[in-house]
Amino acid sequence: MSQSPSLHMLQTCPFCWKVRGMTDYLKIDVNQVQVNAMKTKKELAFAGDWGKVPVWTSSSGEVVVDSTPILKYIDKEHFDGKISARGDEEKNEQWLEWADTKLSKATVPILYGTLGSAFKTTIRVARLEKFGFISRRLYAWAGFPIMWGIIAKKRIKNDGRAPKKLWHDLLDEFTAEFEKSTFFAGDEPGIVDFAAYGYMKSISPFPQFAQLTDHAKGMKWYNSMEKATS
Ligand SMILES: N[C@@H](CCC(=O)N[C@@H](CS)C(=O)NCC(=O)O)C(=O)O
Repeated sequence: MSQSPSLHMLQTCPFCWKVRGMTDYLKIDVNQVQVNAMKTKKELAFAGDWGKVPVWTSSSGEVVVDSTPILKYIDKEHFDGKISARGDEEKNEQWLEWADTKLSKATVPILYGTLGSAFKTTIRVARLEKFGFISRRLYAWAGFPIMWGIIAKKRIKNDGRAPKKLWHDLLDEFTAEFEKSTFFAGDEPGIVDFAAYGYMKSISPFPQFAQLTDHAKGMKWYNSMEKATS
C-alpha cells in the first residue's frame, strides 16, 4: 500500500506556502511534517545535505528538494503536468525566476523592516513554529535583532524602496501581465500563480499584510487564488 506523500515544512516559510497552495488546489492528501526550526539540518538529513524546507517525499518514497522543482514534480505526478502547461512555457520560466528572485526578497523587508514590525513578527514566528522549550524563548529574543538589524536593513538599503512600496511595485509589475484574465496563466492558475501566491500568502498571518491589502489588482488576484486553493 502506498503512503500519502509528505511535506517537511516550516509553518511561516514562503517556499513551503508555494507548495501548500498547489497541494490544496489539487486536493492532495499530504502528511505535513513541521520541522523544528532550530534543527532543520538534523531533521532533514534524509534529504542529503540540502538542509532546507520544503522537502517533498512522494508516495513511492522519492525525495525532491527546492520549492520550484517540487511544484513541477507534483504537477507532473498528480495532474499530468497540466498546471505547467497553462500559459506560455518561456514566459512561465522567466516569471518563475522573477518570483523566486524579486518576490522572495520582498518578504523579509516587510516583515522585519522596522524595529516594531520585526519584534511582532519574531514573537509570532516563535509561536507558530515548532521549537524546543528553551530554543523558542531564545529565538523570540535573539531572532529579531538578526532579522531586523542585519538581514532586513541590508535588503532595504540595497533596494532603496520602502518595503510597502517595493511590494506595491512588484504587484503592479506582476498584475500588468494579465490585465484581461483572472490568473497569470489565464482562466485557471498556472505554475507562476502558485509561486507568486506562496510568497504573498506567507505574509498573511502577520499584521503587515494590511500593507498589501490596499493593492486592488493584487488583492483581486490573491483572492481568486485563495478561492482556487480552498
Ligand atoms: N530555494 C529554496 C529556499 C528554501 C529556504 O531557504 N528555506 C528556508 C526556510 S524559509 C530554510 O529551510 N532555511 C534553513 C536553513 O537554511 O538552514 C526553495 O525555494 O525551496
